[in-house]
Amino acid sequence: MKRKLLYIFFILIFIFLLGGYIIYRLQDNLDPSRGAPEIIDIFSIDDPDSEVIIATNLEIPWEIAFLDDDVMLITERPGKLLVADPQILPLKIENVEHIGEGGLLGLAIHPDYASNNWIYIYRTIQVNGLIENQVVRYNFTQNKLSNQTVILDGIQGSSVHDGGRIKFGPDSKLYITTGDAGNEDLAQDIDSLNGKILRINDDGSIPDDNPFGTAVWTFGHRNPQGLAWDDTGRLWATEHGRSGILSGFDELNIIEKGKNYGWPVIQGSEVLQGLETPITQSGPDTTWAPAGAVFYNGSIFFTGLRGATLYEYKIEEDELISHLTNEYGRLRALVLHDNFLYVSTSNRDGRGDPDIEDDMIIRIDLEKWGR
Ligand SMILES: [Ca+2]
Repeated sequence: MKRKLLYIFFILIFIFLLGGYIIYRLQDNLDPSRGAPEIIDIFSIDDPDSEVIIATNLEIPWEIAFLDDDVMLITERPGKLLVADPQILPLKIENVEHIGEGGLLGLAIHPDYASNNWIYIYRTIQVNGLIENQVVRYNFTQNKLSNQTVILDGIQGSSVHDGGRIKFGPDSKLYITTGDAGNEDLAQDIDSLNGKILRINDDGSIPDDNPFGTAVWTFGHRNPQGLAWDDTGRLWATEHGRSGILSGFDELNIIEKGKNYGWPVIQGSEVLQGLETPITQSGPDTTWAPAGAVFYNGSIFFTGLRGATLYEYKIEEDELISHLTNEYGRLRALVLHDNFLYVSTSNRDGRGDPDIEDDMIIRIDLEKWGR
């Protein structure tokens, strides 16, 4: 009898400890609680600080874009388009497959939006069990999306290397970065849309002056995720180099029609006839994991995810400066609007350490930074 009681006692102790352990593990795996997305009216900011947190409680913001009337649009990777006017209205983008690095990614406003109301997104979807990326055009008026039109598809998708930046160039063509979807051979395959920078007309047709008669503009890319034009009209792109334990060799390139940017044949500062060596790169031991890019006053600014830094490459000086390192965590989107930089965190993307207010958008007053 006594032995039986002891037996039950030990079983109860065991259940108690197991329960405690399970609860502990569950809490350990939960993100800090996240409230509804909030944003402040950017025109009411009267803050002497050079950096102001203007939006909080976002979920993996991927791109930011401004309409002419200063309405801010934000894509969230799980599949929402946020309209901040300045109250936030979330619009669901249909059929988004949020898998690893894929999901609702890039966003671009047509240069003639005022007359045609066209906006563009880059999304990951699932087609017949396969993951694919595509570019979709919508009419966006009165806070509603309509006339969804897929203007480019057939970009292989994956849980990694989905590219996803889309931007209109000074030539009013839409430029699109695509990743190698984890299959490096695609980058050198001219017939594949992967591992490329693509260039299309605003209806998805192929411009007459593209180099290969396809959407391909440049090739040999691993996973480019940032595009910016400088004041002389040159296109710059950020690109992720090799990953894993050998992570490094992240790149900043000048993108020129038809050229081969080397992946996976050359890396870092290697030189080979017919291949482009980056303007600058992170070296073998440093990972920027670069994303959004903008040009401002002689510099290419670009964000770093793993680097948790806003980088500034001074073109003339050939010098790389670090800003905000580890202040806000992983940084992804970067846009310039009215001489302010807007940068988003990406601390809820599964690779970060989110604070309770993450993810956020921070506005930087470049004048107060002495730029
Ligand atoms: Ca390269």
